Amino acid sequence: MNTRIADRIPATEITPRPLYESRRDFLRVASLGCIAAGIGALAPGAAWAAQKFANLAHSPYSTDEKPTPYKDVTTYNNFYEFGTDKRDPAHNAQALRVQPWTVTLDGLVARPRTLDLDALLRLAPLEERIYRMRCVEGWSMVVPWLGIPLAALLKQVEPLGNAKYIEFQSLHDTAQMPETRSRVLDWPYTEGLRLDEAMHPLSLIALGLYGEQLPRQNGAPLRLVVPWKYGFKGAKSIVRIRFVERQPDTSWMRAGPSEYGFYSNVNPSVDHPRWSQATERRLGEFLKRKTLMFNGYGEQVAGLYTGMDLRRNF
Ligand SMILES: Nc1nc2c(c(=O)[nH]1)N[C@H]1C(S)=C(S)[C@@H](COP(=O)(O)O)O[C@H]1N2
Ligand SMILES: [Mo]
Repeated sequence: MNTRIADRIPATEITPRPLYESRRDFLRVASLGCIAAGIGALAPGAAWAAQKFANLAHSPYSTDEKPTPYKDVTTYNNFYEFGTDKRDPAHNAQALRVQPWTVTLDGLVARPRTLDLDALLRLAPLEERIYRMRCVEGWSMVVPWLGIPLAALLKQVEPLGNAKYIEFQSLHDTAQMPETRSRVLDWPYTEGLRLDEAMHPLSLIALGLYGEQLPRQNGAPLRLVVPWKYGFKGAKSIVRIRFVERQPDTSWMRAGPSEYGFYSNVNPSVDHPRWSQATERRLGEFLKRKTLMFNGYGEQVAGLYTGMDLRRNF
């Protein structure tokens, strides 16, 4: 990947962002994948930086709600490795080295692999997915992610029959993340999904947003996005994906087992012990909205939980 170009150009100069904000139908699917697959002459990284969005098509998974302004998406963040204030990550994450980067897939798989970003970009066409996002703290956003289906990545390693869950680990490097000397969470930041949740077509590995490489504060170079779950499931800056037999503990479950469950599906009728989850504040809006079951993705995902007591499995 052409890391130097990407790193030298400030994020604000890479992308025609106003196009999103004035004409959000502009991009539906950013088919960089055809270039990444070698059809074009450019290397994937170069293609990315050059903004070659060709063959745009409608993604059936995108909401047509208005995306939250770029400024809010990139300055109001949770990334505790860089501080616990919402404004900390945009400031403190800028020194994070995102290239070279690899992600290792191992555990109960036939073919463990370590992939770099080039290899990731070759797995599937990069798509734009405009998703509603809901944080457990009660705010929400609409984010135009760029990414590949998580399933495309997981299939690479041929999960074994006894692999039932997946554990995601974020980078933990105290030199780059001095805030992790404080034990506010159990590092590395760890999250998990059931294998069928992970294979669901809505589950995304995001590599970008608003048409550009993922800003560091949003989890560069790759992070998980699961739009029907609370935002904390979306582990940032992932270095390892492990296939396991038993439900893994997560950093948030360890921090507060009565407050943060494994499933963490957005559910307006199951309150957090310390606050209601019935409503949310969309960033940039004044009036509160009603929170939707599964964050509005129930039609697609409710079947994953048939017969489960979602009050117990919160
Ligand atoms: N590694 C890591 N990933 C993380 C977090 C974190 O603190 N560390 N915070 C989570 C929480 S609580 C939320 S709401 C989302 C926020 O993502 P955003 O800043 O891109 O909106 O990231 C999630 N992923
Ligand atoms: Mo969150």
